[in-house]
Amino acid sequence: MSGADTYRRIEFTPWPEALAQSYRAQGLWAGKPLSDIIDRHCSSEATALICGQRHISYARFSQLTDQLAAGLSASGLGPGDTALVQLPNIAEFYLLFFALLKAGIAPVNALYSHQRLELTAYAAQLKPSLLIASRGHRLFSDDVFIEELQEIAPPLRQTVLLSEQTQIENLADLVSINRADHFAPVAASEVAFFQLSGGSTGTPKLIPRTHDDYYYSIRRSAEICELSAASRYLCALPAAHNYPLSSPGSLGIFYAGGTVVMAPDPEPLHCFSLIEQHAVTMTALVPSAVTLWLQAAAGRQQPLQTLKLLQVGGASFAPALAQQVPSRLGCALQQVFGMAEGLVNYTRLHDSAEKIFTTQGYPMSDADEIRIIDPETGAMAADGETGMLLTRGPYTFRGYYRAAEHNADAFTAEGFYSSGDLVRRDGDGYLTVVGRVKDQINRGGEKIAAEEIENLLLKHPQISAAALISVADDRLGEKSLACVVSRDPALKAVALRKYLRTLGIADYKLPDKFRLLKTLPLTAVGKTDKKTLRRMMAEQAKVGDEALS
Ligand code: J2J
Repeated sequence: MSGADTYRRIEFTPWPEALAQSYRAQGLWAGKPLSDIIDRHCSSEATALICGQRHISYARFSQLTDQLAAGLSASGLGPGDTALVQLPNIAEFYLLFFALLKAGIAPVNALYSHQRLELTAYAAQLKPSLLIASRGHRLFSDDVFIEELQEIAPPLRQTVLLSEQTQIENLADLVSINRADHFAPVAASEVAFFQLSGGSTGTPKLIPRTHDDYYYSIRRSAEICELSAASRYLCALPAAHNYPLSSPGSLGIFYAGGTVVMAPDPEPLHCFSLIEQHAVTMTALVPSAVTLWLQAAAGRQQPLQTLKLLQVGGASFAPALAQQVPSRLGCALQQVFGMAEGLVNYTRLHDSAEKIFTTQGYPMSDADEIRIIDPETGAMAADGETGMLLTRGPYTFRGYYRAAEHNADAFTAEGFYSSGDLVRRDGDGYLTVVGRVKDQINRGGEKIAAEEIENLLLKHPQISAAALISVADDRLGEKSLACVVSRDPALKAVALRKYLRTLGIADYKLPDKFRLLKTLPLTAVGKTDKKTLRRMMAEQAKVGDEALS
């Protein structure tokens, strides 16, 4: 066993020592590894996880993850190593996640919608020793991309590819070790894994999360949502996303000893049948999925009887829609405003209907510090005034992984993280999200960093300037519009989309619309004036101007 002081550490920006000590003294940081979430139930035969026909008990979960971790350790991987993981919503996602944590290997869980560019960016930053992916994904149907990854990340030492047929029992064969005494998890104050930032910059950024900070956010979320062993959660959003993972998400449910039911995606009819079949009590959705659920529920004879709570978050949720949830879905609503960087706000279960329908709640912890400032002057905003949200606290990170320059902008000198959201706080401390200052499009909860797409468009030989902006959309809240300046008047949207796809970006990042402009409006310092551009595009949309087709 390697001692706590001998293993290789993964670097991250620590909290100042005095604050860390106070978080420990208050019991917020409990000094336990995330694997305790499962292992605290290791003698329970209760069902932890349902995936298709498979029911996995806590005892089996704990044992399998021990075996897998031992296998990983025996193959020479351990603390200091990182893993690039990309799996769909299947049981193996959690089994491997906990196995990696037990072995002290820090994973980054890419979304299943991510493609070559995103995975390459993560690999280039982390230099992972291990790749875990699915043969069902178009990137991994053959070995071409794996070879590419080998070149980017020379230390890639192991690859585990899951096929449709691979189930965890075979995985345990794969590592064929039955002893669990090989591994030594890292200290709880160290990095457990990396979350993904929605981002606003050219390269996707990674968020180191420690065992201590993440475990606290899960315990506190489970408490706020009043989870118990009777809670049955449908995981219909991408399992790797921070929201269904930790707010309170599947990890909150495991912590409470409840049951997680996997759904491949939020498609309402399949989800409704899983809810009925497995007596699901709660789930989490983004607003665009709620619209589909409300429509589908209208065609049903009876409500979903077991469903007690629907959480909605990830993007702005219109009060008019929020109001329809209790009557049309027959369950309570909880709004969740969170971020992979840390801070999560909840409306509370016993709040008034007005707060639940019109606000995004308030921070989960008394130790969360919030500042709302005027983006121009930096002055504190009064209650009721809109300002930029800054936050620090026991589960809000202190720096993106190896991104000193960006961190200098993203944090104040006092360590407050600037989320880029524009919010308003009412007299009771409840926050309402009213907009954002970060250059990001929130497409139904999926975040697109404008700069990332603009940089790719600028690589096109016929494009001399590009700007990605959001346009309002009834279903998704926002869609993306790419305004491009080109010498070629015959440039077609379909060709540009194809071009971006060949560069290897996730489909949700492909611009929904394109417009060809002679020039882009510029600010006094010569940057693209997106405010003016947005106004121009909104006016043109009104007169029905044709988009590039
Ligand atoms: C408006 N905007 C919201 C909301 C997030 C729980 C819930 C969501 C996320 C998440 C998460 C919003 N109304 N209710 O990690 O644990 C926008 C804000 C925020 C950004 C973060 C969680 N809830 N947003 O969505 O890292 O702009 O996390 O800063 O993907 O989503 O995005 P992300």
